[in-house]
Amino acid sequence: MVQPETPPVTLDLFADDHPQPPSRERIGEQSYLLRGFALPWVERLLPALKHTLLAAPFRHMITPGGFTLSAGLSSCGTLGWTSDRAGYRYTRLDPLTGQPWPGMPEVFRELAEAAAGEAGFSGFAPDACLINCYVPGAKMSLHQDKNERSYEHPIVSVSLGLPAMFLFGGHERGDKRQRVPLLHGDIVVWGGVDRLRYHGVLPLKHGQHRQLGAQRINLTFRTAG
Ligand code: MD3
Ligand code: FE
Repeated sequence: MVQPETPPVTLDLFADDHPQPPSRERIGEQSYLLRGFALPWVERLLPALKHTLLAAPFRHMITPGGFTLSAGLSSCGTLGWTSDRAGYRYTRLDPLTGQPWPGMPEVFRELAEAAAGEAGFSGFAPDACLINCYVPGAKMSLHQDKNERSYEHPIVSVSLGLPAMFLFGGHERGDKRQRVPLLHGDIVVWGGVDRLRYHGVLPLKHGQHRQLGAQRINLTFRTAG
């Protein structure tokens, strides 16, 4: 009996979201863009994400200056990030529910550690995962991530759903910004000298993603405590 031909699994997996196979590109001295790295994990990530968001739904936080963040936010892990009129900070309890933030799903940890390792940061053990949700028009203004206790650990970001244009600046607000399109399944790892660089996200364009619909979800893994 003739064996049926093996389907081109790898090609199929990447065809819809990525014109190219997974790759690693250095975008800063100690920053790496891992194109498509998360794609093989998506099937396990999405149920874990849904479960997490049932316990800690997205909310629109207020900045100390009184502006509402256009991205919806949630967190999981020991620490979660909050913003209100009093300031920005990490907390152990979700202010919305009064409960501890949902635990970080095992698949989140595994992916974050694997991606960090790929960028030369072995043994990454994040205690916080921020979950940002962008709908068309939502953006993230240029900022630095400075609320973590120490800057010695990298940040790992996982992009899911609609594509976004990421802005990667320098150490001064006015420095020239590099534009990096981030697609479903892409991971970026920022560490070392790039850890405090200004960054932001341009307003999300309209579109529909096969698995996520009309939104982009970004997971950022941090060692915050
Ligand atoms: C570069 N999120 O949550 S992830 C954030 O796509 C945030 O949702 C954006 O900026 C997003 O704080 C960008 C990428 C990111 C995160 C932290 C960084 C890039 C970074 C820290 C230093 C340099
Ligand atoms: Fe940030």
